[in-house]
Amino acid sequence: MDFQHLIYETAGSIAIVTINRPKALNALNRALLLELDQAFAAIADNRSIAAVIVTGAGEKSFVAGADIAEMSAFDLAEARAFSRLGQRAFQRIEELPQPVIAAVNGFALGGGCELAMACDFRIASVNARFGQPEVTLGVIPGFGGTQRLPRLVGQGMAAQLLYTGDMIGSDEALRIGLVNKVVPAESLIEEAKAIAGRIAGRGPLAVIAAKAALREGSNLDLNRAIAYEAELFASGFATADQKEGMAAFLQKRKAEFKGE
Ligand code: CO8
Repeated sequence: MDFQHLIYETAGSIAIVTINRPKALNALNRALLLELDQAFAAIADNRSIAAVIVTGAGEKSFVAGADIAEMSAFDLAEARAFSRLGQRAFQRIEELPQPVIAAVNGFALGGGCELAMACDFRIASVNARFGQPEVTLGVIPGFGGTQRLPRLVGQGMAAQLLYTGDMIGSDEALRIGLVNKVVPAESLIEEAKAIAGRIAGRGPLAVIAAKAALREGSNLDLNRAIAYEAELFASGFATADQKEGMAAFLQKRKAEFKGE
């Protein structure tokens, strides 16, 4: 796939999507958000991809937010359309059947923090910085940040970050559960690939079902959510992967999943 503002690469069954506007610290403009939406629509249809890594080009920034230069002259209708465009693109990432890992290599501010939060989980380099600085610009997050942040770090911590606009470093992000792991900058992508590789080695249909249960279940009350889990669990028994996975365990050998 060829893009102006993204780099799309694959390593075996892992896709790596790199946000690529390093001169603007990878700020998200409309064209970039449209490309991101397009890229993830294609990945959703490509079952040879088992997991995706999202990262930013350059050493300094994951994504330093929505493009302030582009946004600065928006009228109300344009602002609403931009917010909806980013929300749609990030929802597509969140709802992608395959897992998505954010490899946060520097600033993840505003729309950048929101992009990282739309991924399934985040690992960060030690120099990563997170924040929702929108109030310093006289606005609020518009790509889901007011909703995903409290779901990840709790209402009180989200309130502090949203109202002050303060940035936090990778250690604090780890402490509050915004990221799963902090690694040296030079090993970030290798670490992300290692985790993605372990995911890719599991039963692909089971991983997709686990993500569906996790994601869809969080939008349901507990009774409905566990009923949904039971349906997904049962449907696993209609797959060749279940037969292979359990036979391999009993025969003390490594399973060879086919995603069928
Ligand atoms: N938009 C556009 N350009 C940017 C952005 C951005 N978000 N961030 C950095 N840049 C540009 C700078 O303008 C600069 O360009 P130039 O070289 O042409 O002057 C270049 O990137 C390098 O940046 P700096 O020189 O500022 O680098 P520093 O190392 O001094 O500072 C910072 C790095 C701290 C990251 C600083 O650039 C900064 O504060 N950036 C803005 C961060 C921010 O406020 N982000 C939130 C934006 S709002 C948002 O994301 C809302 C999302 C939802 C919107 C939907 C509603 C419509």
